[in-house]
Amino acid sequence: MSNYPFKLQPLPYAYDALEPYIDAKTMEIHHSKHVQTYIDNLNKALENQPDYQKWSLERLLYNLEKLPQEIQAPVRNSGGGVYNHNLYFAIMTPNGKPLADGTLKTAIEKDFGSLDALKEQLKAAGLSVFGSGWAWLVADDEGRLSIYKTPNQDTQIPANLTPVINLDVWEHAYYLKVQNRRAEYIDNWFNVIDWDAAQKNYDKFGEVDFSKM
Ligand code: MN3
Repeated sequence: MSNYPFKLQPLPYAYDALEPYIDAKTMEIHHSKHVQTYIDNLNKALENQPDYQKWSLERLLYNLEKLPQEIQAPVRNSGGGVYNHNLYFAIMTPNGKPLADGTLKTAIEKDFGSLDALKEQLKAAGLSVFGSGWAWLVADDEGRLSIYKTPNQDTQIPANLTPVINLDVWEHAYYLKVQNRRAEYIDNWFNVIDWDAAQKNYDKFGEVDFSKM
């Protein structure tokens, strides 16, 4: 967890590391331009708000309605943008890492039947986001998995759900490589998912309580 002034987290791999599935130019612009802009706008919203500068990003996003009116929209949009992308970049890795035996695999098989069935539902969710937004695999406080969707840069935080993986379906995530073919981007993206990182995220269910951050 971090607080103001927020900084761009370095990518844990090179811009071209997710090739051929996600191209270097997309990754470079996505990280160094889009996310940097969210960082800048989030910091700008908070620069004259000393009361909120010590709040973590999670706390700001959970308590959106308690924030001063004038910073609610920038925190929601830009703060959400920072949070969502930090997670998204962290659950990808070159060539992906397979889903190993463990609690996440067990939960996926229990709640979806199989990994393939989960992928199918996640893809359908991503395709059904109208305009820009995100599709998620989330866990409740008992570890039950479900698919979740958010518009724009909204997060799963107000619902107090533990994020496992998230899929960016904004056109900026894929347009350079596959233009309007969102389905092709999602199929490519499945090849770079880091299921070890997903397991680590899943391990936090029951401990994560955004109302206390
Ligand atoms: Mn994005």
